[in-house]
Amino acid sequence: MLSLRDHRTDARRLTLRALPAVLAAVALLVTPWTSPAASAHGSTADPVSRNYGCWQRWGNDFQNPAMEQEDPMCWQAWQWDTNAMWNWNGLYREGTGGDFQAFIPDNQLCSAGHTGDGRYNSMDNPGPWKTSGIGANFTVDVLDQALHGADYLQVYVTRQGYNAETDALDWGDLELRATTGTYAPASHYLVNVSAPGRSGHHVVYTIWKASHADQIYFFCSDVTF
Ligand SMILES: [Cu+2]
Repeated sequence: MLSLRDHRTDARRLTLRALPAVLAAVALLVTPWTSPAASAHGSTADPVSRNYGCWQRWGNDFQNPAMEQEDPMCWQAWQWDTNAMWNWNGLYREGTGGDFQAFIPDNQLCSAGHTGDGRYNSMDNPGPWKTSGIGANFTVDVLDQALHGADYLQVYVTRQGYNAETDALDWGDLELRATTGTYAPASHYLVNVSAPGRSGHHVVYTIWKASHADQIYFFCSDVTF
């Protein structure tokens, strides 16, 4: 039989042995909510982008198994890489020299050409993404948390006949509907867009050239006209 003293020693050893695992668990719990603030960038707030929308809807509830049925595209995105969700504001590509089409092949438009070591690849998958309802004339609102400014914004909209549920986005699926000039640093950049002759599920593809660096953001937003 163990004496009382032995019991205590064993308990202490067990605690020490478990400490690294406990610390790792705490770090996992804390990291998700601290990392987004550490790197402020931006995304399309309206109509909300795929990554920003999945973070808004599920960021506080990302382990809820109901997501698989209620919001399957967000579910697959969370399963692919939670860092794409915590870093919903970091979907950009650097070093293109402005020639972004050369760096972003067809079927990879929503991940900015598998940027960030493939972190955002789940954004490319076609399917029943949640959509925002819009009319033929709408306003795109880009959120700039870091006050980078904008050299320009471009807004593309998919052509009528494109099937967002089955077809990953290609450059040929898109029609350029708005190009802007520069914006001084601000929290929100608004772009008025007209995209007549469309119905059903479409994708609004917004490109934001930040002014502080060779850094271009690419956002897919699902809409219903
Ligand atoms: Cu930034």
